[in-house]
Amino acid sequence: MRKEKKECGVSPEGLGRRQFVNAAALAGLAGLAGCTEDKKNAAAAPAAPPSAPQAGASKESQLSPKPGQLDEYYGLWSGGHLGDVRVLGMPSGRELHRIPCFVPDPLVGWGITNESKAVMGTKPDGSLRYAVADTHHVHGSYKNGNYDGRYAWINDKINCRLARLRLDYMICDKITDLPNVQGFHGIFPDKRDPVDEKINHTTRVFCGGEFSTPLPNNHVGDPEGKDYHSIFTCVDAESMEVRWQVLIDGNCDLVATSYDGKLAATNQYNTEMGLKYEDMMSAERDACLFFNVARIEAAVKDGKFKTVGDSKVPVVDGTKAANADPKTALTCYVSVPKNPHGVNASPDQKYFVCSGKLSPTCTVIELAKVLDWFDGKLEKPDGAIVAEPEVGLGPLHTAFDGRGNAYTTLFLDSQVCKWNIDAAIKFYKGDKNSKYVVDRCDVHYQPGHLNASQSETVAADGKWLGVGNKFAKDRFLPVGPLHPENEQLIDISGEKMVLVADHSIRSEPHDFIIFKREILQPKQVYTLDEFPLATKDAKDSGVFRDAKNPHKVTVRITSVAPAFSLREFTVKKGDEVTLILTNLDKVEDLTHGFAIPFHNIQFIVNPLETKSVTFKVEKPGVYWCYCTNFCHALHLEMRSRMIVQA
Ligand code: RUQ
Ligand code: CUA
Ligand code: CA
Repeated sequence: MRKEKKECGVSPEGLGRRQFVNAAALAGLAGLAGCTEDKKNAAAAPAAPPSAPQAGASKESQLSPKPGQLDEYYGLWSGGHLGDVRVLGMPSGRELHRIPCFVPDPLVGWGITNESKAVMGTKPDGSLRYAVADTHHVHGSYKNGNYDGRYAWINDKINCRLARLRLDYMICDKITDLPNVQGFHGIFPDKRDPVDEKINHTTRVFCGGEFSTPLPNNHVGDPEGKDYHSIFTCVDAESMEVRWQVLIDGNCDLVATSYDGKLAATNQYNTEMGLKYEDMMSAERDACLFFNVARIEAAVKDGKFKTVGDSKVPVVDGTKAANADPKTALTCYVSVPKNPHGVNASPDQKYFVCSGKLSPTCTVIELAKVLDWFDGKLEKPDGAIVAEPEVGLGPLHTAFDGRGNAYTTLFLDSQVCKWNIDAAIKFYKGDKNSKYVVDRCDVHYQPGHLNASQSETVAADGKWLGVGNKFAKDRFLPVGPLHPENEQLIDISGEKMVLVADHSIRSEPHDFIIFKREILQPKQVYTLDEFPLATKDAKDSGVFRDAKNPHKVTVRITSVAPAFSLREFTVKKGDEVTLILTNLDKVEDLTHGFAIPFHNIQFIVNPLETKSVTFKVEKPGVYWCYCTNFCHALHLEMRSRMIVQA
């Protein structure tokens, strides 16, 4: 206790500060929000870089950091059917933050405030369009083959929405609906432009539609589904508008992109176009479907597209029959054994790897050869396959260490298989002595996704491998019928994999990425200019009745610990109130909340943030609005009174 006070620059003997009984001392109370003086300084200068910890720190201390120690990596985890994105410190696995996007989050007021509702989308009556979502895949924006820390994207499989996260404030800022799609599953940002050399960063996000429907989906179509189709979508990374779509044969599952920007691909498990699972697994081989991005965009430019239903989005024809001539083809179907799941790009920029799922193999496809096919230099698309190593039962996803090794989850075997790509290629070429399986590691249990630190970037560093296990069974204290999932961590820095940690996690995270913390520089205080509605001066607070519409009232209010600018405000029964709260506290970590009893209002405002809510007041009375976020020694006293007159 004493020591902490010293660090705050307050003398432990400072009895004046400690015996805060008079009004003068009250002013000093701001200090109780925590070291205000230091924080003021910190707010003036850019946030100080976190103290560099463990260069050379032991593995143990990286896994269980000492108090005050920071992690070396960020992790972004999909929140599954909780519909959010989780931010973890890695390798400790500490959860640092959740970024709400598709579904309401009562902590921050996501889905309550007008600003979040505008991002999420509302019905004409102002209520949210959807209360559910199912996020699977989170991926970051790239520059020069590595993450650049600008954006991340995440899909909602249920309602076919793509959300963008601004990583500077770690918030969701845009959500786009994909037309003509059902079961929006895989996503991947491109890594550079296929034509313009100067564009060396992400400008597109590709999205795979997994289910097929009649198009437009406004009639029941053929009972056997003969006129059903799936669609692959390209969204503009900046505007978040849908740029174009491709009608395909078969379905889409996950998505990968090449480092040169020329190719995007999706693995297909239902080339049969089956409606029942038995039919979906009737063929021995399915496919990895490649898209020639530059050609598709040229076709769109030349007007060689249709539109579907009410949507204005150009849809080009990517079906097999329309793309038989390689010289003009927009798509290339490379066959892959039985219901593959997952397609991943190796960090050496050369290969895409599909995991076999119902085949015990992975399929390695050489990208240069796919481009050869498009140039008419390779006879058959399948000539691009350079290896089909046998890895074990139920391969689902593959990650890389940047040293030529791949790591594939084996769902049925409950294992991760480490295998060497070059050795697998040699074996496939005929050298039957080439041993490509390097190691196996049991995981607990039934792994789905896995990812290694920096895996799908040119900076893959081969240090840590996270494994998302779908079943936890006996790994944790029992908590009733719903078990947590088990996210395990494997040290992959050596030849042998070493399992080092179990982390219980709430269902159902799916995919994640792990990257060096230097890539992100999140801002910890907003600027007032970010918010058009901000009340920049507490003096501008007040109740403003609309001259033309006397039942519409705007309440402007600001917060500075431990008080709201309006200690009370009066409105009338039947009013529609828009309350705009600006937090004028500018020190880091000084967040306030605002709750209004019986009106379904609760949200928080971070330093210099502005949020607004609109609600109706129906019942005369007194309502104590109060701060919900512990901000100050007088946090409980931080209130305002909403007086509703009859
Ligand atoms: S999927 S367990 Cu939605 Cu990413 Cu493969
Ligand atoms: Cu402001 Cu608690
Ligand atoms: Ca199949």
